[in-house]
Amino acid sequence: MAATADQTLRAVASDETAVDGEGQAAFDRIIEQDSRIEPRDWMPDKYRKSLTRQISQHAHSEIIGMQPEGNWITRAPSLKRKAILMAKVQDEAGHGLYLYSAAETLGTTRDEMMQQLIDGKAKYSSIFNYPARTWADMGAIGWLVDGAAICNQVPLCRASYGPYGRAMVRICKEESFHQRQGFEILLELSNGTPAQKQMAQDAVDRTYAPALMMFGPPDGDSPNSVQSMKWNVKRFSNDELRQRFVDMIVPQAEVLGLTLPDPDLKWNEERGHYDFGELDWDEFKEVLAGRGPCNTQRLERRRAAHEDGAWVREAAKAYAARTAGRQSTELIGA
Ligand code: FAQ
Repeated sequence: MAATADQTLRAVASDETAVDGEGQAAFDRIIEQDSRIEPRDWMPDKYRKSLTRQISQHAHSEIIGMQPEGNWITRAPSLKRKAILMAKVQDEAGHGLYLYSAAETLGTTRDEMMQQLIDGKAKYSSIFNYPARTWADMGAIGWLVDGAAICNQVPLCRASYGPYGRAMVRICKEESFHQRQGFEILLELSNGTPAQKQMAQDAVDRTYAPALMMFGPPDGDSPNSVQSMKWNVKRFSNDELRQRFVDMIVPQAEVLGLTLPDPDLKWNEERGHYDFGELDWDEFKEVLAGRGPCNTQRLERRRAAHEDGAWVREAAKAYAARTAGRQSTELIGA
C-alpha cells in the first residue's frame, strides 16, 4: 500500500539522519497542515526550548498551585467540602505530573525541572503568590482561577506538540469540575447570611484582577506570543483570551449575586464585548520578580516538601534497582 503524504512527511521528520534543511521542511509542512509534532520528530531548537519553557512553567504552576487550597483542607466547613477539596488538590498534583512527563519528552528531566523550581530560577503562575485568606477563597479560586485556566487551556488541547495537547485534554476535563465546585461554594455563601455573602464578595474582590493577569502581559508586551502562534502552540493571544474570560464571568457573577470590582466594566454594543479597566501591570511585574505577597513562602514550602519526600525517591530507586537485579538473574537462570 502506498504511503500517505502525512506518513512520508513524518518519516522524514523522524529520520534522525535527515539533515536540518529536510527536517525543517517536514516540520514546516506539519505545522502548515495543522497536524502534530511528536517527540521523535525533527523540530527546531527554538520550538523545543519554547515548549519546554511553557510546559515546565505550567507544571510548576499546578504543583505550587496546590498550596493555597491545600492550606484549607483541614479547615473545610464539612466532611463533604473536605473530600471535594482534597480531590481537587490531588487533581492538581496529577496535572503537574502529566505536564512534567510531557516536558520530559522534549529532553529535560523532571529532576532538572524540579531543581530549577526550588532554586527559584523557574517561573510559575503569578496567581499562586497571593494568599487564600478565608474559606470563600476556595470558591473564588475555583470559579475565577480554574475558570481562567480553562479559558486559557481549552485552545491548548490543539497545541501542535502531541504530548502537550493530549495532556491538556485530560486536564481540561478535570478543570471543569474544579470551576463548578468553586462556583457552587460562592453560590451557597452568597445565599447565606450577610456575613457569608460579604466573605464571598471580599474573596472575589481580591481574586478578580490577579485572575485576569493569569493570561499574561498585554499583547504588545508579550515577547513569546507571535512565534508561539505561528507554531500553533498558542491559538489566541493573551488579550483575546482575557476578553473571552471577562465576557464569560460577567453573566456568571450576576447569577451569583456578586459584583466584579471594576468600575469600568460595561457592555460595549459596538464591539460585542465587555470593556474593562486597565490592570496594574507594575504589580504583575513585582510578583514575577519574586516580590509578590507569598513568593518566599511558596518556594520555602516547596523546598521543604521536596526534602521531606527524599526518602520516597530513594526507596523507589532502591526498589527499581533491586527489581532490575532480580529480572537479570531470572533471565540468566532461564
Ligand atoms: N505568571 O510572552 P508571554 C492553573 C511570563 S494553571 C507568571 O506572554 P507566553 C490550574 C511568561 O512565562 C496556571 N509568569 O509568555 C490550577 C514569559 O516569561 P519567559 C498556569 C507569566 O508563554 C488552578 C513572560 O511572562 N497556566 O491555574 C505569566 O506566550 C487552581 C512573557 O509572557 C499555564 O501555564 C503569569 N501569569 O504566555 C492549579 C498555561 N504570564 O518564559 C492549581 C500554559 C506570562 O519568557 C489551582 N501557559 N508570564 O521567561 C500559557 O498559556 C502561556 O505560557 C501564558 C504566557 C499565557 C501563561
